[in-house]
Amino acid sequence: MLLSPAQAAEPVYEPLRDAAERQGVTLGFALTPGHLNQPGYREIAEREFDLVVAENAMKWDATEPSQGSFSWGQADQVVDFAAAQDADLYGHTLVWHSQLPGWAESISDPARLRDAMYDHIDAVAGRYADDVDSWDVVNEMWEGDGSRRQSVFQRVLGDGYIADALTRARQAAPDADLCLNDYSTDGINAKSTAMYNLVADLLADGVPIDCVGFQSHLIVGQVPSSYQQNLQRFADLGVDVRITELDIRMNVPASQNDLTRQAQDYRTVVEACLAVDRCTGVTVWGIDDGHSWVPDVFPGEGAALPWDAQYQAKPAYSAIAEALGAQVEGDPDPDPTDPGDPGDPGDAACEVTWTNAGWDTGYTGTVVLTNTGDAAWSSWTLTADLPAGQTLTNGWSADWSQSGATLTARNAAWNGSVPAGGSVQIGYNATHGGSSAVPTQYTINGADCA
Ligand code: 9MR
Repeated sequence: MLLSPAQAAEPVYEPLRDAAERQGVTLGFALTPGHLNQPGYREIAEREFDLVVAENAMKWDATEPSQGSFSWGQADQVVDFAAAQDADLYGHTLVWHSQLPGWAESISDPARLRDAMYDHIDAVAGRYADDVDSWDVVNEMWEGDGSRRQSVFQRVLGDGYIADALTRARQAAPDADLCLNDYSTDGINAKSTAMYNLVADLLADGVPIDCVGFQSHLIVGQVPSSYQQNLQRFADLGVDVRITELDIRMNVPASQNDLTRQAQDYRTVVEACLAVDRCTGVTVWGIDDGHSWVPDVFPGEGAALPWDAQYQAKPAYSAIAEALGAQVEGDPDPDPTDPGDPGDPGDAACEVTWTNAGWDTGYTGTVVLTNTGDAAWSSWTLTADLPAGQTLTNGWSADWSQSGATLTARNAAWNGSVPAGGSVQIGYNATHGGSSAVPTQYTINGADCA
């Protein structure tokens, strides 16, 4: 049985693409056109995304299975779907060691290989020059240690093949942005630094390069701590950055705890992109856990996408929605902090018990948050105005911060999920200038909650 989002535990938000557009970013997904005949897949594909990338249909083996003989059926379906959706379209990928047909893989003569590469770029990028907004021109050119991957292109053509491919792609598709794309370049490490240095060199040499893609095939709980900083350093070079193949895998069957941590990780990734001016958006590598490359390649792992195999929204979906500032569906009020609005996520659905135990200069605050609504929380953020003179020193069981008088506590990775009727207790220490009174106003997830 297919469960519609309305029956699912997660709230139903406005189409995520609408929220992404307000934030000035795109929200994409990798499309396999054959899956569109499954209603659950199609519904999500059509509703949520404003960017489409072909999961496999534009790769070399799909488009030019034998030399000079092209096959466009699947790729055209991707182009048509994007157009019908009024979505952006990214091309993936022109030059890659994998999914490369044997005939190309076996060319050992440099002139012949260069011709084959140019012909391929001309044909594919040329055919879709009016359709594709951005190309992954070269994909996965690095080893983990930052040395060049010994692909046939590298072995036969040498280091210059990347600049040559970019230059050729500019001629074939003058209006498309041209990107380099790789995995495990998501934090600052040897591999991403090799990419960084290459991009700097290409820019210095006047080679056309507009963007860098960070695939972000991540493991739950392991978003690199330098994720945002890494995006920012590329942006500072003068190229756009984008998250191109996001998924976050875990051991299966998935535990509730891992699904909650995964939601946190999705949130972290989306927030990092939003925090970097030149980050143009986030693309997830598929839609649902039933159609993901992960279990095939990592046996025993999976559950990496925001929807499960029954197309049920997971906490990761809500985390993306909240990070993008999406409104709950049917909510006529665009102000999520309006307590009078029955559609808001936390509205009238929470209770806070606040107890301060003080001494002459400080106090310990204990706060119990109770979900009095009908739907589980997948994450929560508490804000409160501290009485004058109170300053947070440290806290536990949440991520605590203070700005002016406003105290904010965000759930920790392990306690974001609170079922209807459930409670969570958190605490903090503060100094005070004479009064350890408790706050009189607080919000949870933007809604007043007294
Ligand atoms: O998701 C793609 C899967 O269906 C293919 O079998 C696989 C073949 O290599 O490629 C997968 O997509 C990859 C992408 O093109 C490049 N980065 C890694 C992706 C996951 O393997």
